[in-house]
Amino acid sequence: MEKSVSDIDQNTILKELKKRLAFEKSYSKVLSSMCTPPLEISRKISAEYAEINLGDPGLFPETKQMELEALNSIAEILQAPMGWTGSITSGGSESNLLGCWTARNWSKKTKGIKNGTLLLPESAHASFEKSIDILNLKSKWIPLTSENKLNLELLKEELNETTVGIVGIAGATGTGACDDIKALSEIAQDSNTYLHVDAAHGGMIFPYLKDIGREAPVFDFQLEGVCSITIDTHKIMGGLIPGGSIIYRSSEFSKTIAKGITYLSDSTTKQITITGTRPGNSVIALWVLLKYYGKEFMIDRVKKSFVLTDYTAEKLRGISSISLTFDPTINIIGFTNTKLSNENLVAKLKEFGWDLSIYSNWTRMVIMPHFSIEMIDKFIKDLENVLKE
Ligand code: 0PR
Repeated sequence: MEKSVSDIDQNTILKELKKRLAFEKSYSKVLSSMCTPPLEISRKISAEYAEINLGDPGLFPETKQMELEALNSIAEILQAPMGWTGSITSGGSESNLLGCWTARNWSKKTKGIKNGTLLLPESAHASFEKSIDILNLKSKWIPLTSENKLNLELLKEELNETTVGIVGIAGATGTGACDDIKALSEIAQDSNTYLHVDAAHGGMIFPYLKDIGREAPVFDFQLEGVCSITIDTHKIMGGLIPGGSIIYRSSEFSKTIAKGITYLSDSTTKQITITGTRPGNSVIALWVLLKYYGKEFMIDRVKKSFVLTDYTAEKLRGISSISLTFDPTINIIGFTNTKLSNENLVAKLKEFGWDLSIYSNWTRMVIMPHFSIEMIDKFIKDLENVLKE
């Protein structure tokens, strides 16, 4: 016979979960992830406000207002002009899909382009492959320069009256490279083409580089050709997982995908997201991060990641069988070794509990704020042992 609800012993369930998930809760040996554990306060907020659904904002007007305030802070970081619009999303993939969807619809509406082509660098994240498939777009993947940036000359050769949009990457998944968004912006403006910038990872890093005395590429709305920007909140910022955002220069763009949902409690609701139901707790936690933790908190996180990246790169350079694939420009490291295949190396390190990933033909590390000097020292020791065997 099934148990009645009152018979269910929560403590037993929680104990079982604790046992089963013990190893999944910790990032203490995760060297491959752009995610990092959220703050304690975010976890509390997550539990406290689990029932809020921003898909029906009329029921939760205060949370809707907090979403606007959080977006306003992100728009300020991105130097968006008056009249910007945007939304909190489920992460970079949704934001990129929204950017591509908007590029397609805006190009159709303003220029009559049908069955058009999206131009994007070979470094673009897999979410663009999904977007191209879902939106039935054609695509041209533009090769990269020796600095892993989109090759502008090759892009210009492909640009024509069937182009629905250009994608630039500010912080590429595999290398951290930032495309020349200034040049892309000029090309986009000159040709009246939609430009979407994927700053899912770099968007919360580049704005703080000057503060830590490093060179910072310009990738944001200061560049007038930039139409929309993806920026994730669950990456270096440490918001609840998952969480992201997209900001548009103006409603001229976002209104081409807006859908009115008249049966909701606020019948004027217009959605500019893929998802309908959206978690309010994630937005509230983000609002707290932006309002109470803010700039100094982000500078600390970025600084810590960069100091640790330099430290890790230095240690790796000290191992004779290892070569760095590129000089790290942000907190992403790629390396190859002369002893083992990337697959074998990653598998052997996994035996010691370490998680690394393989990108293209190099072993990849993402140095997030959950790293520490002790963690890196331990890792380097295990790596040296594995390579010695
Ligand atoms: N754009 C860029 C530049 C990205 O690197 C990513 C994902 C996305 C968009 C898509 O973002 P969402 O995953 O939020 O939809 N970057 C991470 C990566 O591929 C995703 C990830 C995160 C993978 C944590 C593994 C992991 O443990 O590395």
